[in-house]
Amino acid sequence: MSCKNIYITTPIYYVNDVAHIGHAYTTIIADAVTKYSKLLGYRTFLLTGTDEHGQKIEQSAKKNGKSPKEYADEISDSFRKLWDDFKIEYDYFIRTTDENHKSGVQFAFKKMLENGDIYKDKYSGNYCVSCEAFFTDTQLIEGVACPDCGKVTSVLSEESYFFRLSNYTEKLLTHYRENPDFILPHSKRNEVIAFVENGLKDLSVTRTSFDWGVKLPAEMNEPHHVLYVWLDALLNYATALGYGTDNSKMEFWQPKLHLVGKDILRFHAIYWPAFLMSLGLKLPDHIGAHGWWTRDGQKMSKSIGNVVKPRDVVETYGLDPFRYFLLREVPFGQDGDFSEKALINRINGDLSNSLGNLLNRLLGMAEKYFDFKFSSKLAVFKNEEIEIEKIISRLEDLMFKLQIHKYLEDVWEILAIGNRVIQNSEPWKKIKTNPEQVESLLDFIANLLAKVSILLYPIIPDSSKLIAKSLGIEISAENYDLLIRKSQKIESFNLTVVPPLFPKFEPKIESNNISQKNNIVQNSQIEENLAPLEELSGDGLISIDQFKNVSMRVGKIVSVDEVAKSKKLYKLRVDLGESRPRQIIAGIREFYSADELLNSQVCVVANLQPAKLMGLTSEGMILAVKDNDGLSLVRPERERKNGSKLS
Ligand code: ME8
Repeated sequence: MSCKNIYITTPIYYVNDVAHIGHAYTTIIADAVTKYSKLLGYRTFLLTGTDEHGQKIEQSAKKNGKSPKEYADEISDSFRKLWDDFKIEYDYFIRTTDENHKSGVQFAFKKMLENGDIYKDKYSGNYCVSCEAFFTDTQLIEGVACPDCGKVTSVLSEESYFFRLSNYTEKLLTHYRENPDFILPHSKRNEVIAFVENGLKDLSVTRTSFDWGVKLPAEMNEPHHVLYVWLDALLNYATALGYGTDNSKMEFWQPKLHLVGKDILRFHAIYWPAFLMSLGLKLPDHIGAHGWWTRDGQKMSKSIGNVVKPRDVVETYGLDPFRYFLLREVPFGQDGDFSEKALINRINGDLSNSLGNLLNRLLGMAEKYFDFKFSSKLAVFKNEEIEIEKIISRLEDLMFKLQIHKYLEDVWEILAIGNRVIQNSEPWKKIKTNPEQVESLLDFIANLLAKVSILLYPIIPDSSKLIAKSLGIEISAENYDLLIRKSQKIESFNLTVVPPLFPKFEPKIESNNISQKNNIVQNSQIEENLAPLEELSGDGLISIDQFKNVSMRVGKIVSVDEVAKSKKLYKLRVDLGESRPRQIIAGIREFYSADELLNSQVCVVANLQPAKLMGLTSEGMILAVKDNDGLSLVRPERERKNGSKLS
């Protein structure tokens, strides 16, 4: 196993407000990738913290009647407490007001000065306090407003030190070209390249109009200057490892991944690498820029009062479901929408039905048939095992390229294999005639869940630990190596019952404020009152949304023709209320005469891809029920308008 060091960072959060879903999203992705790296046997260092200087914080503190430091202490604590309660495994929580950070920043500034990258001049231009960013006249909206946040900018004219950013234009472009994965996802990379290709201006890196910031090194004798908050903030990634002071953790340099929101990509993908080049430090491997969260389709804002507070969501729905939702719902880099309805769909569909149910079925069968203990040497499910190995071989790349939603889709494919195999094996019938085969089924499912528990640990750590406990295994780098990398199998099991994993929630129609716990359907109630639906449930359990993907409609058969050279097929034309009747080739000739069909209504799956049968195109499928005694068509009990939907 490699002992490579992996250094992962979140942005440091401004202390002008408490945490919202965007902060939780970045932090949870970082935590997931860190946990995954640990499973792979890497030494990891996860950094998070708070960004406490600058004019914005100074103004917020004033509004709240506090000194900037008092104010920063309070909000910084609330962030730290949130991450502790969310069990984020950060190695260090940095504050930009820490003395060693400030010393490190001054050290870096001196180094840039010595390198000739810093010079003194006069700054005159537009500044957005909210974004703590400078803009040229042409960048402003209607000549006054910030192009990023829309707020009115102020004109600054002051003496300032500048960083020679313009000198780095070509070097940056070369770096982007030579390192195509430097900025993830690739769509964002193009935006950055276009921006740099337009030419970079030198960057003002000190301010004199306020003083809540890191002072310039004392020997420069510039008491009126403080450092620009973004230079101060970006350097946290280095000072957290002791850069410029004791270098105590610099063995973790260089960063594997800086996670950021798309709004701060420019600072990380342009300014930061230029600063690092100036300091002679290695550039990060990846800068991952995620998209923006909205709430119920609307931009979140304090004035509308629709900001999603991560703590409220977790109190109602649980930490693992929240983590799963954030990481599964939105492809990395794209904007996403939070709604309770979507969250509940994920919990009830993916977590409860597919994952929780598979464990329940395993536990149920293991108890009923084998008193929880089983082992098998039969290789009944070799093909499925190969299919699973193929899926697993794709996962590492997906995680490190931040395609976590795809990673999860793939893990759910593994679960679908498990559920499908139970359904097809019909263990409830076979247990009487072929118990060895049922035992091999349980062995297959338990091994599948063992792998899944390890693969899901970075995403839903608490639930994964429970699954592992139920199977009698531990989640560890060693087991990752054996079960995932080397595809070894666990030889025998002695299962333990664990509490139901994912309580279901009442489906939600509307969502306003995060509702209280009373809409939880207690799983224990379901378990007590209903016997498990072993024979019909299982593979193919789908969410209501998936069901809605199937368009089933009522239509009238307007013509019936026999298909030449076939005893079974009719060529039907069915009126679904469209511009012309559909042609449907149906294998029902043995069961219905043409007279019985003509002018009668049937139900049709209307959005299947057209298929060819005996050279004829079929544009739908007629619904029918078939058993040993024959076949009957499914028809509406009373005549309905052609084209009406089944639901
Ligand atoms: O930018 N959806 O701090 P910050 C998704 N201090 N992400 C969101 C979001 C939303 N609706 N709103 C904000 C800063 N974020 C600086 C960082 S790092 C050296 C300095 C994300 O507290 C935003 O994109 O304003 C950013 O990544 C993070 O929250 C912190 O924002």
